[in-house]
Amino acid sequence: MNARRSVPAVVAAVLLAGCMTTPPAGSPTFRHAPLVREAFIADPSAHVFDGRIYVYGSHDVDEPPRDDEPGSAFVMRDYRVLSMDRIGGPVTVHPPGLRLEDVPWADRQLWAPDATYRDGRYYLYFPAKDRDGIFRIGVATGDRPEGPFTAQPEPIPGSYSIDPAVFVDDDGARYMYFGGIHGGQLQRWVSGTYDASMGETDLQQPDAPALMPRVARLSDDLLAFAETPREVVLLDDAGAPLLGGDLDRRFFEAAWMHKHDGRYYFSYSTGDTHTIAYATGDSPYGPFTHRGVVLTPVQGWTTHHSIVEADGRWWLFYHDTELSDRTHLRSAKVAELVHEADGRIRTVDPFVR
Ligand code: FUB
Repeated sequence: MNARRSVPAVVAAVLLAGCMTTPPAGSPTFRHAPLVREAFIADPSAHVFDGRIYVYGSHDVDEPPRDDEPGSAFVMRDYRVLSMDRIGGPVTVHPPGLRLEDVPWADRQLWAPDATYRDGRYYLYFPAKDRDGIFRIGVATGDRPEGPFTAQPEPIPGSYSIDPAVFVDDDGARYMYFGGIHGGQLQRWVSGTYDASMGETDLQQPDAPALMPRVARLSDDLLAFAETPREVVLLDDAGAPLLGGDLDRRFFEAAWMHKHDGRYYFSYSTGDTHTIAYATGDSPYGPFTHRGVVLTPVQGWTTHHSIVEADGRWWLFYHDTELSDRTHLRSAKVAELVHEADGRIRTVDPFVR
């Protein structure tokens, strides 16, 4: 009898797991509310500075896209920081902390930023396209967490692609993780220099190791790389690099690093399969072994997140398009994140099913 009953139970479990990988049809019930409604803030990178939670995100605006570049619908022109004294408390939307016109080298597309703090200074790291249409990563500094920030005159030497995320290790060393394929241009850097002829089709190498994100330790003044960026190698359970055709697990964009119980957690978006995945390792440089899914697909094409500890609990900041139902107008949200006793992360479902 047990055997006969176990078959439908297995089938039901598989079907349920399948349902949880896509947003529900119709009018979904969202599990978490947008942090703010007066501005579209995406790609939320959260930090606790001096006891207050600050969220550094992209400021989405509704402007006609250029149609000559991938990702051109994302035309952001400034950064507006969010802050709150606790999760669930009132959220302040600060005035723009940095504007495109105040970044001497940048031409367009202020995409997903991040920030760090040391010795009374705040450092905002951000990608933007230069006048040649090449994504670079810049840094701007200020003496308040919400800005205003003053941009360095040039991008970080040797920087490229998008989505910088700065992690502070226990010894105070800071590492920048970055990169994004397709519109993020990482595929154009495989030779070590920018190659505009490398397009989307050059990513179709299903049986070869996937393009991997990058990491570099920051210099003491936090304005440059202290070393040439290295690949962050992502492995499967058997210790082999994730393959380009492994769309459910390979890196696309939105790198993030956090450390829990002495273990390094590298999390990222799988892009066209729309999950936030994670991998763990013993060093900030990796390699990292794929472990599972942090966040199942949200409403909207992009997914991007950060993970931070505040008030003794862990939080996942992410975005979706609940308020607009349009790909490029996104809202930041927050959910509690649980590390299980065995170190695995309990998957967050952004919908009530
Ligand atoms: O916000 C623009 C881009 O969309 C980000 O840089 C990516 O991570 C994706 O969220």
